[in-house]
Amino acid sequence: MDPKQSERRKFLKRSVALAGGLGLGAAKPALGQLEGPEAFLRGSPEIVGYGKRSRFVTSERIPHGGRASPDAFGLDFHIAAPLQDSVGVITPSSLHYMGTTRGSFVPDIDPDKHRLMIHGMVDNPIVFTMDELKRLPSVTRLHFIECAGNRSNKRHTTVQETHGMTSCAEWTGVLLSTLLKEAGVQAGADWLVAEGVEEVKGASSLPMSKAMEDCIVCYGMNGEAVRPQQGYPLRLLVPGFEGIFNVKWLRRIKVVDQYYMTYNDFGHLTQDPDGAALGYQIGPKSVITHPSGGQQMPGPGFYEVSGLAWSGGGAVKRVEVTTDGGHSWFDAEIRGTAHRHAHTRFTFPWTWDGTACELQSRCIDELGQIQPSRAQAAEFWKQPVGQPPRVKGQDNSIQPWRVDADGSIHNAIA
Ligand SMILES: Nc1nc2c(c(=O)[nH]1)N[C@H]1C(S)=C(S)[C@@H](COP(=O)(O)O)O[C@H]1N2
Ligand SMILES: [Mo]
Repeated sequence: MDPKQSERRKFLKRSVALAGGLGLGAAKPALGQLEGPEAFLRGSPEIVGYGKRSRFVTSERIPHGGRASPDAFGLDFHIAAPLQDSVGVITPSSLHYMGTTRGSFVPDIDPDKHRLMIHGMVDNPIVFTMDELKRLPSVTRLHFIECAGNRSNKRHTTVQETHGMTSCAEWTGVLLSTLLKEAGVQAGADWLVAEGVEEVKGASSLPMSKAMEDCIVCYGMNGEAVRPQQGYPLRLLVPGFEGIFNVKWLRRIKVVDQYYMTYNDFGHLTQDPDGAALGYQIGPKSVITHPSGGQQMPGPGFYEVSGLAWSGGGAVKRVEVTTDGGHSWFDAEIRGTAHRHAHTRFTFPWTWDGTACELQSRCIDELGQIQPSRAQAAEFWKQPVGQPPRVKGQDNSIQPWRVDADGSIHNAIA
């Protein structure tokens, strides 16, 4: 056995001893007596064609915020991703959270008939077919999307409930700047309005500076076509901005000289093109996904604390973890590369001594912005003093998880 392997064995043995079991040691049959599989999937439709996951993997999306989905009218509404079960940074397309469809069903679009029009204050208005868009130079980037309504409250029990309205995927498409340069943006055109196909349009006003910086007109998601609920065949990706800007089923971009109040912009009132970018940006945020609310630790011993961090301000620079409710903070390990405007996985090795404690994480982004406590966020949103902190606006506050002596984990928001 090579020395590395034997080191690893020793480590596992030690941790099992510490953990008093972890399921690895205790009631396992001796080597050579391992149980075989229940059955084989050979030749089954689960394996051939479009592959399915194991029937033993049951993680699913859930309706978010108390409204059933689909509702009485058959409409799909706010569906949250099971982030507590996530590993790595990519949310599988089938588990990506889903924002509101603006009063209609998910459109079923034939890509051969779909068009994207760019017009307004441009020298050459253009209408693109999907095939034409796919001939242009493309980019592939990892980006998160988060609904501005993704906020935690004390009634939530799991990460899915507290943070499930964000997801991260690998997006492929053409930079919006490529299309806008092709169309020739005229002087004084500081804004654009992007529109989806629904009857209420799902439109958003976007500052031209952001459009030219890093927005992507996407046809690809996680290595295949964008899913219908994510905007098939075409969606706009506005990295780091609130979810509502990421217009799905994109069919029209009108270049304009001012902010226009659209259905989606209702309540987003920063109309100054210079100030807007900051106002629309998701703040630095993080959450521990394991161990987290609703989960049960089998006993004292070693655990790898693991979570996700992200920021509309760019890349995650650092993540800190506390296991004593914020008295002492330690640097977590950033796993892999921290991409700009992407979920970033962090881990922290922890040995639980079996006493009650509190786990928290906080994110520091490349701009030096620090994720606020709940009290700080409530103060920012002008919560009256003397009341328990409630975050009225965008909520990027620190999520506390309370560990009880029996190993059960609970949302610790007061
Ligand atoms: N055309 C259209 N685009 C839309 C919406 C919509 O209702 N219609 N909802 C927005 C909202 S509120 C959010 S949070 C994101 C959600 O993106 P997702 O469903 O891919 O997660 O899409 C945005 N884009
Ligand atoms: Mo949203």
